[in-house]
Amino acid sequence: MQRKTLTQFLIEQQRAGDMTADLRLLIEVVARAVKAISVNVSKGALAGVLGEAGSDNIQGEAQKKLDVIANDILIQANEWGGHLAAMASEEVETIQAIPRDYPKGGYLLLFDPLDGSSNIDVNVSVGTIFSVLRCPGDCQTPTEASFLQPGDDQVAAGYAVYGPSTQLVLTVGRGVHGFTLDREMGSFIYTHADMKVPEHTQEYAINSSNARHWEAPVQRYVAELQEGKTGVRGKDFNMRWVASMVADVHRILTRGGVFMYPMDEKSRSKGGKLRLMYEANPMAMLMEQAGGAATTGRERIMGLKPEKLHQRVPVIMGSRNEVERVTGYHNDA
Ligand code: AHM
Ligand code: MG
Repeated sequence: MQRKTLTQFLIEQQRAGDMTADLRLLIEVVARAVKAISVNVSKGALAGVLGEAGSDNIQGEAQKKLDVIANDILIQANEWGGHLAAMASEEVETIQAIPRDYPKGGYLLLFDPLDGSSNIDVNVSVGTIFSVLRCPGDCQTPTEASFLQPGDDQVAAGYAVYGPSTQLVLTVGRGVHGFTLDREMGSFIYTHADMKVPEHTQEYAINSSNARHWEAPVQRYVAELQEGKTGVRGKDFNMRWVASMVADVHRILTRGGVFMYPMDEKSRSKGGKLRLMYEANPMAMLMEQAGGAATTGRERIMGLKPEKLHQRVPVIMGSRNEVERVTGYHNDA
């Protein structure tokens, strides 16, 4: 059987009118960068890429060497192709302009170059998340305001998970499609067609060391899950927490469940823990495209109008029935 590559898949999408040539180029370039990140991640200690970089990012978090390497790879891969008006990264405070020597295009690219970076040094899965927007108006001089569009305006979103295999999962607004990196060939192969998140689930993901800080609706919801068969839910639930959003969401996208990093007293002053524009929005688009749902507990994530590039937001996403239940508990309260 002939295996379909990412390139073939994208050309077919372009022919079907589902994406422009520039968007195809953009996704191919991101995929190429992801391969380079995958190589660095998998070499680990052999390449001297583990440990702290000795700097802080805009969030005041210590950067790992691999955070910096992954960020540089994505910026260098994307700045010269002529498909972008500007970029924005979790690791960079301001927007990343396209150098003057290169032509500009009509898209804006946002990314978290290495999500879950606390897992790097312990050899647990990490990932890359990206979101694509159109540049509004005059794309010659984009500003931070050009990026402040709701998740509903995303034209594409995706992530790569660097696990036992490297997988790229993406949407251009017509379903969710997964590709596995064939390391010998150096190409992404189309392995997961039209991914759907199961509606019902027996699994949840939350960092329960924060339980005492949660709001009452989340405490109620999780308590009911933990009561299991004898409680109101009448069935046992299982819990998994990788602490890499990409890995946790990938598991849930694959076999169902609910992922929560809800509002809590620890992160209230910052607005939540996870970042809206390059973590929550792209993952929310993938979840909705896969038939799931994504809310803050109170409203749809993708309906939010961002106020700041590095804005944070509470996140509840996954199987539709569970997300609706826990969102309902918030609205009751
Ligand atoms: P990062 O982008 O700095 O790596 O932080 C985001 C990560 C998510 O991947 C993960 O869901 C969460 O932070 C884990 O947080 P905690 O360590 O509180 O469990
Ligand atoms: Mg990160």
